[in-house]
Amino acid sequence: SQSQDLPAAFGFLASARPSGGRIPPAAFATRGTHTGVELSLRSQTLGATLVHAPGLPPDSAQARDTDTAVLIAGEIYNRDDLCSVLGPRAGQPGGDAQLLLDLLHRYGPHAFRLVNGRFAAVVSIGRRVLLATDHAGSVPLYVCAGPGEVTASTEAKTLAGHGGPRGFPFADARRVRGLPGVYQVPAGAVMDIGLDSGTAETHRTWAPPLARRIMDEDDAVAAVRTALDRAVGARIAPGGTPLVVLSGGIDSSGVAALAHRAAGSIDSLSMGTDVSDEFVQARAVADHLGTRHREITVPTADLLRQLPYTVWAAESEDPHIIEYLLPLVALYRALDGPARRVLTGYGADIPLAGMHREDRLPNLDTAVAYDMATYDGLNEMSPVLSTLSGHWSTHPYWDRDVLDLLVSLEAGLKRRYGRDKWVLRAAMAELLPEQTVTRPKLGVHEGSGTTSSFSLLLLEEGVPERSVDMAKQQVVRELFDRTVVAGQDPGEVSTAEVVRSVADRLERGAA
Ligand code: IOT
Ligand code: MG
Ligand code: MG
Repeated sequence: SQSQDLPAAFGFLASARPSGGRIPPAAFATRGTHTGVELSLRSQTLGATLVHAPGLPPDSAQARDTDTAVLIAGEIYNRDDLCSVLGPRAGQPGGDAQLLLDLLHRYGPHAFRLVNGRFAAVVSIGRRVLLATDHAGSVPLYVCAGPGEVTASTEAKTLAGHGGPRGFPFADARRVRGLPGVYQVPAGAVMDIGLDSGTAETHRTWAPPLARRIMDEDDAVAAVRTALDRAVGARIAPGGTPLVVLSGGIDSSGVAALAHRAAGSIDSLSMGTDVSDEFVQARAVADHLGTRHREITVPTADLLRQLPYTVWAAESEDPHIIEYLLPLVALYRALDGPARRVLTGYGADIPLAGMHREDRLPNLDTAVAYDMATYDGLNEMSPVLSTLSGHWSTHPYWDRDVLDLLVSLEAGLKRRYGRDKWVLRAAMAELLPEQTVTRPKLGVHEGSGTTSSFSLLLLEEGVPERSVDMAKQQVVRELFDRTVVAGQDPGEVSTAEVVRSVADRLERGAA
């Protein structure tokens, strides 16, 4: 069935206690069925609400033995590699949570150093709780802890009221503004928390490569092609038809081409607005590959009305990131019908410095180093952006192996012969139309007119041109306060009203 195509759980709110479990109720942005679990171990009890696709029991999102329990939201992509060190019965019969349990038996908390996936996990073991993120922190994970209880969730909003003055502080994790006692588990990390003391040790399980590799052109191109092909293949369920969100740029077109070869056929989907779209460019790729293609036009007024949903889903306060995510959220919310597995081209521009339109190699590598040092906590890869309407999304360019390779290539392979993202373009050249391979970069926030429409909304409320960026920051912050901190329903938060209040405040401040 369609839903076999999806991970066993999209998210969770979990509570670990020395005794007497608690299954905390939760209001997630993630849409899905809620299933309560209570796992009583020798030295503690792990209670949780799992949120998952309707009709798909979340059995393989949990695994246990007498002393250890594992919950996972999301999925693992290097199962075969892991099984090769664990033996043929690894992960049987439970799936990804069982695989993690087997891995923990072999490697202890170092287990997470081996995993390439898109997941957040909580492990109760002895009197300790391990909280783990994937290398990219692509499934956000939040924690608060007080005497005798560690609470963790894939959405910060569900921890509102759980922290407070009695919450233990965590030195290694970022606070969430407005939610006292709530912290975000860093990307590529395991927080190892003592249930009695509440003290945590944080171990990094991944770090962005700092070194750069010199490679022969042909070798680099072949390596990129092979790594990306594997990453796309690992993200396609056997027999399933993935959906690729397609702009017609090199990033998503490359994913579409590889997915089409791996799956036999794919569906593709493009969004545009009444102001702007990339329909012609996406259609050229869809026709070339022979995908089943669909276009969705979102009126700009509707697009801007989705700002509260975007902030609610991403739990991010970065106005630039919110502008990239808004058109995608609008697309996912317009995608009706059965739950889909969605592949995107998101994130390719980060290791390749595609956003920076920078042709000088020193500056290009400065951009890569900066972006690879600052992505944590932006939540731009969060699955909630699509699970808010029941769909699972995954990003092959941020596969751990692809990312390790792309980041580490010397800048001259990224910018070459006057082309940006050269190595990727060369790797995809045979699979795509020439015009796609050479097409200049256009950001989703540009192609959909999102940035300019948001600016116009502010200008029309009297915000001076020079204050537009600051006003955007304030709008996003206010939306965060309302939908994440105060728990307001995003459907009841009016973008227009928030914009007006920010504009008024700025005018009063300026007067
Ligand atoms: P862009 O690279 O244009 O788009 C990201 C992905 O969104 C595309 O690969 C595609 O899968 C999907 N998409 C874009 N436009 C459409 C469309 N019209 N219809 C359907 N799907 C579409 C911003 C950006 O340029 O997006 N994202 C950057 C990185 C952000 C910076 N982050 C950071 N520095 N931490 C990116 O690398 O994706
Ligand atoms: Mg891109
Ligand atoms: Mg683009």
